[in-house]
Amino acid sequence: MTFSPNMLQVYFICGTQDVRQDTTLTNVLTEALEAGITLFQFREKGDKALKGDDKEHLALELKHLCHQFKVPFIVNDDVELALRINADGIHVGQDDDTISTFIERFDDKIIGLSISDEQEYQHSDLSEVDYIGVGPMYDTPSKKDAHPPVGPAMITKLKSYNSHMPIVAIGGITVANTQNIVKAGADGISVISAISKSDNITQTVKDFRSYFNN
Ligand code: TZP
Ligand code: MG
Repeated sequence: MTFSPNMLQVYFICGTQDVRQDTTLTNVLTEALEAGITLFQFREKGDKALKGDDKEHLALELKHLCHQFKVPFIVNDDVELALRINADGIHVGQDDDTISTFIERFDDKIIGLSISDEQEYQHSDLSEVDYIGVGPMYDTPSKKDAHPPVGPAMITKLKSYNSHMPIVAIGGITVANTQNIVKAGADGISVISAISKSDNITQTVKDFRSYFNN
């Protein structure tokens, strides 16, 4: 799938650990897709994370669901799973496999990389990267080992180094602070809890979408 920066506008990230007890990831994702998310990243993390066949079966189901809505399906970290199920891409962090180790096998797929500060930006080889995820913007309830928040100013700074590198902001983003992120120059917002824990996923996704024109 060819990457386009528009895909970053309302970028939903979720794993089974992020949804409420009374629902399922499949239900949450279905509602989010119907309401208009533009990209989905499957991020299975922590003690209770699915593994092996269970993880693969769910990933396949979610990929098919995304494709019914023509929304790209990206896997967090797990390069082998992404290849096995022919996902549309992979998102890796600074401590994951370096991109050079899998780039040949990811021809034509979307590659995202997390960047949390200027130093990581300077030290990362971005030649094969389609977009960077920058943050955390604010305090986040969803990642225990998150770096200190950098705020939207980091987006403006990194865009000043290379205005062509697509940036999606991450970490503690809500409908209420999205305006600041967009003003800072981000191509989109990526969220876990604002959507997965929303009392009205449909409305929340529509509210996020309203900050973007197309
Ligand atoms: N990387 C940096 S912050 C974060 C990740 C995966 C968690 C974002 O979750 P939330 O709930 O949108 O703050
Ligand atoms: Mg990672």
